[in-house]
Amino acid sequence: MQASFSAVGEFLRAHQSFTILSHIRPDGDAYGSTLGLGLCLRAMGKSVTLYNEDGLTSRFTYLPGCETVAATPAVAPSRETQIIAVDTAEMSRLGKTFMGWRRTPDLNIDHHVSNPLYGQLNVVVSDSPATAEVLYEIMRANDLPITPEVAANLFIGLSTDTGSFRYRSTTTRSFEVAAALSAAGADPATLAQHAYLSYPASRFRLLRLLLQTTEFLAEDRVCSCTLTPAMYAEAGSCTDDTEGLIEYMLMTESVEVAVMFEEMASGGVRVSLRSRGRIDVQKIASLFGGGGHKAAAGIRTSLPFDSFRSELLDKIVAAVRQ
Ligand SMILES: [Mn+2]
Repeated sequence: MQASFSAVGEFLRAHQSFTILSHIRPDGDAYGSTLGLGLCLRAMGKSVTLYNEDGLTSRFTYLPGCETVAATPAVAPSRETQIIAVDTAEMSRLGKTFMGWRRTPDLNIDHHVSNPLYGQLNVVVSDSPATAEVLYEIMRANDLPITPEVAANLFIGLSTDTGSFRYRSTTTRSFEVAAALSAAGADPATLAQHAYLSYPASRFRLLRLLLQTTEFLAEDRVCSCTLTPAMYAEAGSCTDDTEGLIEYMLMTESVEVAVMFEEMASGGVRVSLRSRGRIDVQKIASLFGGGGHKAAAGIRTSLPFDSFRSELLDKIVAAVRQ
């Protein structure tokens, strides 16, 4: 069952101690939501710990408060500590260490349509482009403190999950929220410098290798590319550097669906899917146990790479030709 914004406000006011977690391989919305809510609760005088499986990754060290994000510790917090999951479509995506706690989140705030409402309280707004936007609405509805640091973090969540306000999921409301966050102290130009113009050279080297693997299918309407562990080594790069690389595949006019395969060093395959808009890639991902949104979805699988790859590409080609 979904909770109202006011029920969430009551929950946040009623408790004193919180742990906020987001998904593995956190993106801008995961960090922005974790920190936005965390700093808001601290401004209310609450004690808050902020975790994810990976801890703080180097790309996000500009976010206000980021030094208080840590890798999930093996030992679960006390029973009095309320656990909040943000931006995480499935409980298992909170990470292995969290799953070892054997706790269920008390509150689950998200915007993924596939979220099965695994929390005790759930606010899943699937027509919202970012969890950060959902959090802004919750804070506004309950008159919670939106400090400049809270605003900056929520702005980054909203800006990154909307592709700088370019994706179809961006609404009139998103611009209103962005304006309100900007008025509350988020500086869009400074944040954009950090978020979009501060990549390490290793990421560019990885992109160069990735572009060499691109393949066009179905009359250039599908673009596929593959990352391997060897490429990370050659580029002097790490998995942090992959975020956003798939966007390059959608910059060609004819391409309707972009797909990036990532062979994991640990075994298994991770797939990112992007759609220009007509094709619902969440539907395709769900055929292989994946999830996400209509325009952006993902799959993780341990199926053998070659057969899985050709099966998935067949489905995508069939979808664009329909
Ligand atoms: Mn998100």
